[in-house]
Amino acid sequence: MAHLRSRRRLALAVPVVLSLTASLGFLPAAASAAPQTVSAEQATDAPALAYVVNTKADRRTIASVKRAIAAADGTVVVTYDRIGVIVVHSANPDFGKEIRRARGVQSAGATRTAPLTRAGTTDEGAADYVTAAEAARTKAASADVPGSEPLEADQWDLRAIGADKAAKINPGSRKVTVAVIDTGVDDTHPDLAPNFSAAQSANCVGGKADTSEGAWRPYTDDDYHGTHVAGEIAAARNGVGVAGVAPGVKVAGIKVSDPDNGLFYPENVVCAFMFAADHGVEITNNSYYVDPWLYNCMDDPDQRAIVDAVNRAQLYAQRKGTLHLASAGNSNHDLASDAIVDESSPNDTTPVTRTIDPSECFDVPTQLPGIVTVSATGVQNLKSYYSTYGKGVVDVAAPGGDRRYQLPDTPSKDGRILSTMPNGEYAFLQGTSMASPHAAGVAALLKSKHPWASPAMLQALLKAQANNPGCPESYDQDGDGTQDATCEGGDRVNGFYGFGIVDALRAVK
Ligand SMILES: [Ca+2]
Ligand SMILES: [Ca+2]
Repeated sequence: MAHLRSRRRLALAVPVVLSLTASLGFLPAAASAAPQTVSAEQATDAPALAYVVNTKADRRTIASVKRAIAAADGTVVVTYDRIGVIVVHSANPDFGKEIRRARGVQSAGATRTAPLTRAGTTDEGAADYVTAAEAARTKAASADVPGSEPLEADQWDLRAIGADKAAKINPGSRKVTVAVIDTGVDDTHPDLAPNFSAAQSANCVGGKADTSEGAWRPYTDDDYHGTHVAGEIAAARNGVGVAGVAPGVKVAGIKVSDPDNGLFYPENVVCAFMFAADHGVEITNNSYYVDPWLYNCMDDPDQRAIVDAVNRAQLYAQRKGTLHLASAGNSNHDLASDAIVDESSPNDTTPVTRTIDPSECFDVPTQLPGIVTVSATGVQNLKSYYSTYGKGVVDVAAPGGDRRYQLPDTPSKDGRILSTMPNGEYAFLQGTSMASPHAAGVAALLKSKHPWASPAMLQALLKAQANNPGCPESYDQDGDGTQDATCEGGDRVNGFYGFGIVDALRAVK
């Protein structure tokens, strides 16, 4: 609330600020110190909004843009000079408009509409923790299969992609690290500690990497998402709990979720891609979309700047050899259609209903170039009811679970994915958030086998080895007589599965 109050007071000072910054590109830096009241407020109050300002990546341009930022009452938080992205805080309500007029600025905009409360629940639903009684029952069933982990009988997802068999041939290399860009990772979990890479982990909240001990851990137990994802990729085969798809590789945590509202703001994600690239991470997993817009439209200056900034960072990482995998989304949207109704954006203030064209409005990062987009399947190898899809958009599919229509014959009969949670716990979750890490695990196995493969080659291998179930004849999961989604394409590539469901066993053979 302090933020809102400071904004309102500042609004009164706007005419003064405007007159000073009308030709801000030509003003000397000293001009920014002029309105004393504004400076004093900025010194004592937290800035109202965060912005990304994107420029040509040369020193002279960046220096002149920084002067313009100061003149428009912006404070530079961090500069990524190699990609020309500057993260700025400003309480000036016209900062975006003013900085876009400055010479050398290619795009610029607010990365949020306002800080507010914790984001609502998603289609993933609540986590169901495994109780002691359930664990005992699953352990008894797992004991029938020699060499399996105690809770592995409930891990139908590993068997669906041959990850149980793959682990016996090659569990993956210690030289490969998958960074989980997410809500943080609890590396003290007994199933994660053996494979955790602290040197490649950080807290990127705010846009600047903090590598102090434990900075990568979740703020609270509610921020369990990243810990679950990490276990799906690389939980150890150590006689404890569960196993990940690639139990021999390393996993890192790069925290990007806001402590106040749980949102994944763009500057945090820019920081995460830059950090991963500069710390030798081979693969990143991105089970989220950058908040506050589910789809970022290029005709909106703020949303365009978000796409630009995050894309620069992810491309930088690709050039340094990092492959990115991202979840397709949980809205059962067809990203190959020409109109989608988005009722959830912006999710940090009051969402408005808008109809968007997914060829001009992008789910970031999943729709950015070179990123592997992953849809979700259930135990029947059929698209999960919630999974977003789209021909030419989805690259591969992987188990993300389906608790409604695809139930496994496991001890818990739970159609979701079992994995690690903070404080040494385990729980079932579903979502394309769970699908992407399965594909990331298989990509890590491929990277272990082909250490010199570029991101593009790894993506090609992942697709070539995937198994495509083809479009189903009918997809009326709720049985009401109407199709719940339309799968376009053939047996080689289609909208539900892309090139197919990833195959861990083939990756190690
Ligand atoms: Ca284990
Ligand atoms: Ca139906």
